[in-house]
Amino acid sequence: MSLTDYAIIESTLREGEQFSGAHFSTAQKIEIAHALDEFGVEFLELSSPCASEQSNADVRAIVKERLYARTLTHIRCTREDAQIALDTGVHGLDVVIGTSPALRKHSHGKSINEIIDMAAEVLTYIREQVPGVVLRFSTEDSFRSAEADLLRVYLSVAELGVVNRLGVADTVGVATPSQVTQLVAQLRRLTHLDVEFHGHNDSGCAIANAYAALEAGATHVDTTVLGIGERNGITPLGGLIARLYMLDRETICRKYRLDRLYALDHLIAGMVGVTVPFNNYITGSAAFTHKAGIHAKAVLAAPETYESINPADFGLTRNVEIGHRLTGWNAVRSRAQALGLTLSDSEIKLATQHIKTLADQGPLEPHVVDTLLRTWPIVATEAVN
Ligand code: HCA
Ligand code: CU
Repeated sequence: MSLTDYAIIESTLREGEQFSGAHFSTAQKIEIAHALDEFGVEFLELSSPCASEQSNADVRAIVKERLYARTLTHIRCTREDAQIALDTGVHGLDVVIGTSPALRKHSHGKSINEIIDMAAEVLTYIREQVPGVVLRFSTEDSFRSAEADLLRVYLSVAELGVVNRLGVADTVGVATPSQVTQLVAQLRRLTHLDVEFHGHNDSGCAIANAYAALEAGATHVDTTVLGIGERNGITPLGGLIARLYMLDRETICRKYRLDRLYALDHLIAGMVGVTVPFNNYITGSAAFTHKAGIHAKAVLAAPETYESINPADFGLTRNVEIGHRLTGWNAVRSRAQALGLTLSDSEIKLATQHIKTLADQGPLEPHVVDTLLRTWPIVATEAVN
C-alpha cells in the first residue's frame, strides 16, 4: 500500500508542552519550531495564546519566524478564545470541545444540542472574521462518546460549510485500530472533509491507531517528538516515521529530512529532562545493534536480513556487538578485518572460543576485544601456557 498524501501536525509545542517535564522558554520554543521545520513537518501546533501572557507572546513570536511549516493554535470552542487566537496571526485554529458523557458532565456541563449550537456560532464567527484561516473542529474524547452524539455533532459542523478539517481524538488512549478505522472512514465517507487523528498512548496503540487512521483515509496525524504529552503522551514523531517508512520508504525519504531525527529526539529529551529510551524507534541506542552470532553473520553479509530500516537513511550506523558469549566467528572475523588484521580462519575461531570463555565471566568492553584480537597469537600462546 502506498500512502503519500498526508500531513504531520507536530504538536510538541502544544500537546508536548503538557508533558510533566516540559517548561519551554521562548528561545527553546523557537529552536524547536526551527528544528521541526527543518525536519519537514507540514504544521506546527502551538499552545493556546489564552493560556498565559507569555503563551500569547510565544505564539506571536513563532508566527513571525520564517518557517515553511504552517502554524496552528489550539483553543476551546468560545468566541473569546477564537478572537485572541486570530489576533496572533496564526495560519489556523484547532477548535476542540469534549463530547463524552464524562467531559460533558465534569468539564463544561453542556448537552449535545448546546455543543452543536456553540460550534455553529463560534466556527461561523471565526470564518467571518478571517475567511482564509485554516479551521479545524475536533471532539475531545471521541472514542468514549456515543456514536449517535458524535455523528450529530460532526454532521452539523460539516453542514455549516466553514471548516477545513474534522479531528478525532483518542484523549485517554482507549481506541483500538479497528475502532479508529471505522470512525475515520465513516467521517470521510459522510463529509468528504479532511480528517485529523490525535491519539494518546495509554494502552500502547498510538502508532498503530495513527496508521489505521491514515489507512482509513485520514489526511492529518498529530505527533510529538518522543511522544511527549499529557500522562504518557501521544503518537511519537519517530515512531510514526518508522511505521510509514516500512510501507513506503521512497515517500518518507522524500517528504522529511530523516537525518535530523536523531538530533531532534535528543534536543527535546534534553529540554524536558529525560533520556531517549534505549528501545526508541530509530534513535534509541539499541535500534541498530545486533548481538547474536547468527544475526551478526547475516547482517554483515546483507544488512536487510535483520534490518527493516536502513540506518544510513537516518544518518546513523549499525553496531555489531562481539564481546559476549552469544558471539560467532563471522562477526569476530569482520571486526579483525576492520582492524586491518590478517588472522587465518582457524586463528579467528580460536579467538572466538576465547572470547566466549572470557565472556562467561561477564560482558567484554569493545576495546578489550580489540586488544585481544590485535595481540591474538600472543594471547593464545599465553592462554595455552
Ligand atoms: C487534551 C485535548 C486533546 C485535544 C486533541 C485535539 C486530546 O489536552 O485533552 O484537539 O485533537 O487529547 O483530546 O489533546
Ligand atoms: Cu491530547
